[in-house]
Amino acid sequence: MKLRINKASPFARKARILARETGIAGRIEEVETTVSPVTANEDLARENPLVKIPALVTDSEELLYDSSVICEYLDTLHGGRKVFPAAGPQRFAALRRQALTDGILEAAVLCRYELAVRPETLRWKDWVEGQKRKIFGGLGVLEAEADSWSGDFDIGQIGAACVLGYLDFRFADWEWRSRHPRLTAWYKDVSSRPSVAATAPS
Ligand SMILES: N[C@@H](CCC(=O)N[C@@H](CS)C(=O)NCC(=O)O)C(=O)O
Repeated sequence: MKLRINKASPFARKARILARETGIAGRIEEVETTVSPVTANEDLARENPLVKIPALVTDSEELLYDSSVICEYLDTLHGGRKVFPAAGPQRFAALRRQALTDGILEAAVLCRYELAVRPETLRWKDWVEGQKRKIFGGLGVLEAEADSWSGDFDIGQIGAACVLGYLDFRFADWEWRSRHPRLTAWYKDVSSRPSVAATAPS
């Protein structure tokens, strides 16, 4: 299988963590791919017309995107503990948390493009502030529930680790820890997992 990734990408990191957690990383060739919303990439566009990473080419040459679909597919390829709980309230809590953390990441990646890619004269401060409200609103929900999270590192928790790692990597000056003591403690703990340590953004 070929997984298009970038070591800075928090969405690709979801799949990279899941592969390491479930023991299938050796079956995946990670292909470093540079992406930018303003640069064409015909190779990637053939695999994902949205020209985003991650994108997966399976062993049977199927093309899969986006990160949530890729993660759910990879989770079918092993016989161990499932990262996507099979059924019931646990499944929907994990899926809802994945939706929340994906939404936070979408807002954070858009802020990154606005602040690093868009020409300075065209930047829109209020728009960035609007995205930040979504990010910190989402963090508030994660903070409120973090104490009740099970020890299972499910897809929602993987998403949360990718969010916090990305904020440290791109927006350290936003100091998310100052208002989120439970998430701070949880993230300190989870950062020592080999899957999380091996995929730290760079
Ligand atoms: N919803 C997508 C988002 C993926 C995404 O935005 N990836 C970024 C890199 S972190 C990207 O490829 N950006 C290029 C672009 O927006 O054109 C997913 O879950 O995979």
